[in-house]
Amino acid sequence: MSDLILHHYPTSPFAEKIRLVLGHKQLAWKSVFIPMVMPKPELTALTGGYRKTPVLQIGADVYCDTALICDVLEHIAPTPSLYPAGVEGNARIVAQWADSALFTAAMAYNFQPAGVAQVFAGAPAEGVQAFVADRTAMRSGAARMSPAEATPTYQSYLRHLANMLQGQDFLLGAQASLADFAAYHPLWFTQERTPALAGIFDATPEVKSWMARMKAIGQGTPGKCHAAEALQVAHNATPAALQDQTFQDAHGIALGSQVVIAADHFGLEPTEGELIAATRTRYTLRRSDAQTGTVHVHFPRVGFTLKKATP
Ligand SMILES: N[C@@H](CCC(=O)N[C@@H](CS)C(=O)NCC(=O)O)C(=O)O
Repeated sequence: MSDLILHHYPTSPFAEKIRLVLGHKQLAWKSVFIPMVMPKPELTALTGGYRKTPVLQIGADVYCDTALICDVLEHIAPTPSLYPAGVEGNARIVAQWADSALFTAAMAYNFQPAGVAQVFAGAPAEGVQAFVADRTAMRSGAARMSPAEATPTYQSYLRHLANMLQGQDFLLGAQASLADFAAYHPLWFTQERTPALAGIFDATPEVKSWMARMKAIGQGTPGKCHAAEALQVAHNATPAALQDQTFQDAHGIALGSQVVIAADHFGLEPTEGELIAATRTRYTLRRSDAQTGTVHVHFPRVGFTLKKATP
């Protein structure tokens, strides 16, 4: 199998989720740093438009969204499982809550003025302005939670997590599951990037000890890789044969159609290509780019919209 190449940047919480999953599964991987804001020319050459962080590349296959990336890593390295027997459904549901409700409240809390001052300490004013403008555009008009709403919400969520950790080391039992990796990454940002705000954990010592256990998992074995090298890897490779070919048509769009896939909120940059698979859980597009040759770009169904491309 080709190398696992993670396109990410150090301060991305969703990337931290995947870095720790790579650590949990003790995988070796290549690390490509991408810009935090648009433009991201090398990344979008691979994805065809999708710009969120992180993206996993394996040869000429490009996997978007951490829910899908977790499934791909589980397939490659089934043990230790992200979905321990008996808690698979719970793990996915808790992860979805954590990646949405918990992440939203935690990041709104983290980006109150004291957190912003730490995150951007030493950064040039233009960089800060570019970041704010980029994320405002990504929200496409959706309001951000105020610290007055975010703080008590985050506190409640931390108490829920503390309750789940009563008498067990991880959220759903004795072993870590997808739920832990999803719940950890927004808290990691508070702890590591905005430590001035980390006093919020003092009321929930169970959460603090669990965070120490999560951190100890580590990040596997990363090796440096340049973006240009990653593009060359895609160019030299042929996309892997599709594992599941079962076509599930929910849109009245035939395989072979030219389509557009985009996230259903926050960061709607679309990817256009030929729909070559639409299984129960994912879509695959075939597309070509001078820098990458032909690649397969994969998306989960949940959280994404599929439409026919307008000719
Ligand atoms: N549902 C996505 C969310 C990813 C996400 O929102 N990532 C943030 C960074 S933590 C992002 O893309 N921010 C804008 C950017 O990096 O360009 C996933 O699970 O991968």
